[in-house]
Amino acid sequence: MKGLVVASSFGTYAVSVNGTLFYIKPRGAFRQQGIKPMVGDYVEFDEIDLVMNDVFPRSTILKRPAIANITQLVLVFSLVEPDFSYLLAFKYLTYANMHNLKVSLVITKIDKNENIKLVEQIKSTFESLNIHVYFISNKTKEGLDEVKKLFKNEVSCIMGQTGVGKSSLINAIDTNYARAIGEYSKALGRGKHRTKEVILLPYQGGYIADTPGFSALDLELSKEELAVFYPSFNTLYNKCYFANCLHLSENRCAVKHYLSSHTIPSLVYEIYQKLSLDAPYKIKRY
Ligand SMILES: Nc1nc2c(ncn2[C@@H]2O[C@H](COP(=O)(O)OP(=O)(O)OP(=O)(O)O)[C@@H](O)[C@H]2O)c(=O)[nH]1
Ligand SMILES: [Mg+2]
Ligand SMILES: [Zn+2]
Repeated sequence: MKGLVVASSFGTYAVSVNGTLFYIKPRGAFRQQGIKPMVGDYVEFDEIDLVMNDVFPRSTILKRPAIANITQLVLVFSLVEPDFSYLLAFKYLTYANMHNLKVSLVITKIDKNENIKLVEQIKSTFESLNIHVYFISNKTKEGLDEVKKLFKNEVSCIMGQTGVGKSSLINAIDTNYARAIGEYSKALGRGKHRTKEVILLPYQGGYIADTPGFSALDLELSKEELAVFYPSFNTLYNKCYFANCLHLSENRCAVKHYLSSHTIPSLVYEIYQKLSLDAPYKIKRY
């Protein structure tokens, strides 16, 4: 029988076949073969023995959050608690480009916003890069109708810091779900890691993955990865004079030329410089 892994816990996999769940163990040989099933995998299993025999080839693999075969990433940030971070937003967008995934930004807690200028700046910055931003409140339900359409017929992975309202978003768009919600700790300055496991939930002809939240330092990208996959650079980096151009102080840099000749907010490049400065080299240079 063929099914979809929707959750896993301690080596048991919950496999859905048209909504019916089977709890399956992987075949012993998987370990020697180095096969590790993950949420999002399509698998072949024996419904009598409840043993998984095969994992079908994956169209995408993400390591963090660990999930296979998604069709888009939905990056969730909050305006406050925790504060919106351009650095993290550009980092996660770079990560989406590295995996060649369609990506959108959802920004929560607009009911708590007191800074209209920030909202406008976020909107215009990302729209200048053709990235759509949804501003929503899971509390007042403002903006949710648009976001619901985003999830239709897609396998979406929600990704974001802990406490931004990923699980709250799922509860808000589908009242059948009652995902456990965390709280924001003012003392810690972050959420308290409520969601512990990746889980795929059916939604409007597709699935939404709720995932454990990141903390600020969780995702490390190299200078080279940033140079190639940073938003808008990914279509330009191979036009620079130097093949390994980091778009910093190099001459004849197509990226810098493009930024100065188009109306891209200066913030886009400033954030790049900051991220690149802090990032390690992938290849050691002597
Ligand atoms: N005011 C307001 N609070 C929100 C909104 N969305 C979420 N919250 C609150 O933010 C806190 C964290 O929400 P969660 O949904 O648990 O956040 P999460 O992103 O799933 O967190 P992790 O599972 O730890 O990664 C809770 O106290 C929610 O009630 C919103 O739009 N407005
Ligand atoms: Mg959660
Ligand atoms: Zn360059």
